[in-house]
Amino acid sequence: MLFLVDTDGNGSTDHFIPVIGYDARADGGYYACYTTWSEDEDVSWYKFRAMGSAWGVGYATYVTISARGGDANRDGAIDVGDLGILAGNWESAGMSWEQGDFNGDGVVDAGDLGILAGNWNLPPGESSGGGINNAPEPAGAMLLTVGFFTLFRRTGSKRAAAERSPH
Ligand SMILES: [Ca+2]
Ligand SMILES: [Ca+2]
Ligand SMILES: [Ca+2]
Repeated sequence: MLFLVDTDGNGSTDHFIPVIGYDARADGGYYACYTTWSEDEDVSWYKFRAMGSAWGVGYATYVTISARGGDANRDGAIDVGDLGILAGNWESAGMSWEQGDFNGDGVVDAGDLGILAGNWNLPPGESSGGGINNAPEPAGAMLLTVGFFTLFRRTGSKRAAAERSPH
């Protein structure tokens, strides 16, 4: 995912980061990201908070890694590595895109070989079809956003309840 965050906690977003993980810890949720501020950086973990806190999250969106038709091993090239996968699953049913079913009919056969052949050794970015892109429907993205704000609200109300309760 990509987050648009408020790195300095001043209430306005100022930086985009790629987010690669999530961890539920005793003191709340944390997200893992690359800050994209240096070349040699490691994974950074920040508490999952709203804008107004350092590295608070203002907005979030999905990104997907697409692959061209025939690139079964998703290494960016359509070559013998992919042909080997397709050959290994030849005429097998119940196969996934990554197993060689590039046209999604459930079987690895000549139709899929044709897609692979059509993209064989094409330069990056060029394709004659059969690619995959698991982009969510807009409704899915909307649900995610709603889930996000629900999470914040729940965290917020829990904190408020804790502050209210007498000790
Ligand atoms: Ca800011
Ligand atoms: Ca490949
Ligand atoms: Ca097929």
